[in-house]
Amino acid sequence: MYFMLFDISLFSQHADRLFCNGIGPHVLDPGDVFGVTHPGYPGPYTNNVDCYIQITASNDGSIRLTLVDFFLENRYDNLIIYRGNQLSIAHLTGQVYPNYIESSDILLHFKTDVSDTRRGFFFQAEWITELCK
Ligand SMILES: [Ca+2]
Repeated sequence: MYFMLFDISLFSQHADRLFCNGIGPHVLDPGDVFGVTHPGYPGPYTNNVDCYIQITASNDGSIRLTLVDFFLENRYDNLIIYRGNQLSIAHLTGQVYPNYIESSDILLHFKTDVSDTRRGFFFQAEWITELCK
């Protein structure tokens, strides 16, 4: 598994971030479930990707991201997950991943280098009742 420290102040430099879906943040309402994937899924991802996926929960809920599939080029292609746009929860690469992640506001930063791609990622996002404040 590959870890690196990430300067959270870097995030403020990405105020004009490019959303992976080309649209903007996803808002999850009660009962909503949808798939969160790299651009181009179910095909492999491409080189030189640098984009964000933001998911927020309405009605004081939270989001649970459950992993379905994950395979990135180890070390060179990365998925960094933030809670509330600030705190880095996880830095994922290769084939190592958490079973699930929960937060009321999740930001994923997907970045790939200039060569070699893999299968990519697929999470299921669902609205859940916030368990604790
Ligand atoms: Ca790569």
